[in-house]
Amino acid sequence: MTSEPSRPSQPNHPALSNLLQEDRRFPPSPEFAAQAVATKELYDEAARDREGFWAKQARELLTWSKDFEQTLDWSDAPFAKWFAGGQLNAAYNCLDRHVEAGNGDRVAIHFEGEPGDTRSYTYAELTREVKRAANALTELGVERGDRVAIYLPMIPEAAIAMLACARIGAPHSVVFGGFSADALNSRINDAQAKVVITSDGGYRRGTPSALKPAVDAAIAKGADTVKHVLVVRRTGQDVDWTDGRDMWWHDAIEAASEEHTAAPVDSEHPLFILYTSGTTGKPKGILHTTGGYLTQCAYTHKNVFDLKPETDVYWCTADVGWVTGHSYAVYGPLANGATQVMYEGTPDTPGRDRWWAIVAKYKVSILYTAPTAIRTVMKWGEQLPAKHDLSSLRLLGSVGEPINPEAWIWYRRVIGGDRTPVVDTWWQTETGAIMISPLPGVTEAKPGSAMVPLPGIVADVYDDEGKPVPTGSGGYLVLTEPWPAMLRGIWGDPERYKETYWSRFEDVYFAGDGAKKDDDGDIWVLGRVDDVMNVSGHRLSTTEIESALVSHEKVAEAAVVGAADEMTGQAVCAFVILRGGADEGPDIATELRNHVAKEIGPIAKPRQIMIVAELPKTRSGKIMRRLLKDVAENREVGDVTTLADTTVMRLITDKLASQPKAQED
Ligand code: 7RM
Repeated sequence: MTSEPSRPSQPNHPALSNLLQEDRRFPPSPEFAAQAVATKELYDEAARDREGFWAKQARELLTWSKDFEQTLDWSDAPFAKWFAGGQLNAAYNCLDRHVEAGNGDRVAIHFEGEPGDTRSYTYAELTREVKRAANALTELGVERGDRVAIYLPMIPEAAIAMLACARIGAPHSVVFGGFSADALNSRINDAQAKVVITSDGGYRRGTPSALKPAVDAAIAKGADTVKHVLVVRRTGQDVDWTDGRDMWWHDAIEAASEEHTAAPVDSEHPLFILYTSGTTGKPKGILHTTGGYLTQCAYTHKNVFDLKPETDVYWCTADVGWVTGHSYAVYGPLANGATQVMYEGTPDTPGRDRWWAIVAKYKVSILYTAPTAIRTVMKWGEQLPAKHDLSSLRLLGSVGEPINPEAWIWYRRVIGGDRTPVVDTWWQTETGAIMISPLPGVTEAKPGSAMVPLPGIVADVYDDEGKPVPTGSGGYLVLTEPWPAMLRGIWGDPERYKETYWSRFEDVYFAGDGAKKDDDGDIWVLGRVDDVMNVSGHRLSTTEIESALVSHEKVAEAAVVGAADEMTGQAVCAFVILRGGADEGPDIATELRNHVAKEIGPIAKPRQIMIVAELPKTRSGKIMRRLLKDVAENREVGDVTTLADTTVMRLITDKLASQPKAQED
């Protein structure tokens, strides 16, 4: 089920097709520039001595138990060692040191539950909770190097659990709460997790939604390494209980001492594993380590968001199940001693103005969210944000997918009151932290462009032959120098790491994104050039969904494409051949969609399932997804001359013309 590579020159979002005509410019206002954290000297400084620049950031932004000896060891490339010889503890850097510096009374997290319950933790309180959780994990037998899986809703315990792991040097593996029991099972087994931390459930769209049953099912499918399950009580739902294995979080915490000294670990000690979709079926466990990751999280969070920790209230809307939640809802803001908001639920509960009510209530000054959310609130209309006082906002950020210029402009005008800078930040699970972004107060922004690599980062756009493209042209986005927060590999699979990222072009990192350099040399990221789809800013693999579909008894073959979608960027469209004799029936599409939800999770459910008799294939048997994409996007079908059977596409389009319109949720 391989496919031809798609052309990087084809923008994958309809609104991006006119991007080269975009000529609106947003220079920093003099008032903002005068107060800005970042300065243009950062670029010069980093260009003069890149490693020296990073060494300075590492020493200024973090507290090391033992100073490092070497900034970068690249002798075993592409396996990097940053700040070798140094020792530190990530949780100490996010907690204790702020208390020691006299900021213990500053609020670290304002939590807002979906039903309206609230809790605030000062740095002193959060430190105490994390110390107890660290002791509780130790009591359960978790030792340095052991892996802990975390499967929680967006509640403070998620951050507490992550930091407790960091505190004892046990790498965490957070699994998004929207993933199914099957997906959780494979992640637990790949990482060989010893403990799973979960909750009875969480609140979504006004109702409690259960989580613990998925953990029980995941372990029942076989997960021998799991010795204990810690369960946070959030909703009060009934849960099945396995004596000896399961334990309430609050019981464990209450029994634990609040004295705990964070253990310094080597700079290269694994901090976490986070699974992400790649081009092949099995998700990759992206490995991040401590010193370099935390340095770049703190540096980018401070400079890209213009953070003034004494006065700002920062809110990143991402769930901790994604990398944005790791770097910008936990490690970056806490390392910098920021005050942040954490919200559990959906933006439309109880009303479609919930986010704006939260901004007004906590006087949020920095907001970081995804284009899909911006397009959604745009659709809901300007009157809703207008009902609330959003004047506290002074900076807006975007991440996860290309932002179309109209959404960018709307975001700045309606949410930012025509005054805030907007930073469009490009990065990936693999890069660990922001890589390409304007610097607020410094860079003149263009709506739709992530602009330029941050000081200390070197990126380029290459053509097929691995040569930098001239300005005004498109190609593949690459990173030509190692960076501190770079992934250190794929858990348990060093070969796959080299093969996936370092083999497309010699000695440079291949990001998997198509990009353009405009006439000024600024970068426009256009979207994936591999079999990875981006649905609402979530990465999904076409092959993974195809595997899920063919695991259904009625399916013979399946091909999945990401079709442009106005709201979600891309949407999953599946073309399915049923097994001979299988009864199509009126509900087959629903049945298959639910099957995908069970195998992977509701986020992977195809928007459309089209039952076909044939799939378009080349003579060597490769599915031509390009042609299926044409169908899914209601375009005239492109060049079919390389098909083994050129009549296939006609069969498909005729069949679909006679089928009822695809179901949607
Ligand atoms: C942070 C995150 C990574 C993929 C990446 C891109 C896309 C992310 C932008 C973007 C255009 C952006 N990690 N992407 N940010 N595309 N402009 N500002 O999203 O690993 O889940 O996804 O997301 O395709 O390769 S991720």
